[in-house]
Amino acid sequence: MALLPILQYPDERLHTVAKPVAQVDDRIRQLVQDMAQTMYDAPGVGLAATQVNVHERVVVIDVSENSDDLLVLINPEITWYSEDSEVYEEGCLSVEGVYDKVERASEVKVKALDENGEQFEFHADGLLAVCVQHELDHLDGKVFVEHLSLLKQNRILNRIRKQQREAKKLAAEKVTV
Ligand code: GNR
Ligand code: NI
Repeated sequence: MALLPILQYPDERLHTVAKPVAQVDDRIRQLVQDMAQTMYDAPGVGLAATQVNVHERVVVIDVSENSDDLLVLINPEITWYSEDSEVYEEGCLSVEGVYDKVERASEVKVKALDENGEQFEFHADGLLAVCVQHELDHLDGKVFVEHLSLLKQNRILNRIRKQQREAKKLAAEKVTV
């Protein structure tokens, strides 16, 4: 088991399109375990392999109240989107401190492989539907802030750059004192 570092926006590696998993083997099962531990530790309700700099189509999700219902999605595909959409205030472990409204399909049907390589399908609504769409976006190299207006994206980028400048300044002061 290992905690994996999470890439932070605007790291360009978050824009990598992940490749399908060719074989669900022990290497993938180890990745799933490490991703689950990283997600629970954060804590978050989902994590895509892209966020830990592994560009293969693996996602872990747990939207249960007691964080005891892990959902493992390998090579997930959304096979149906409801016409109805819903707005949800989203956050992301790769964009710390940013929360904003994103409109997505309110229900989806998903097809995926589990950690034994068995195909399964399910229907999702509520937070699970939001989370599945958010995580599949990550696998396609898309971060939720890219659903926001360019004005908002620029404000977020400027805020992050300012924070990085200040952190750098503080670190430099510590060294010289
Ligand atoms: O922990 C998370 N919470 C969350 C809240 C609203 C909509 C989406 C999410 S996913 C996020 C974890 C994450 O960044 N997954 O990629
Ligand atoms: Ni995210």
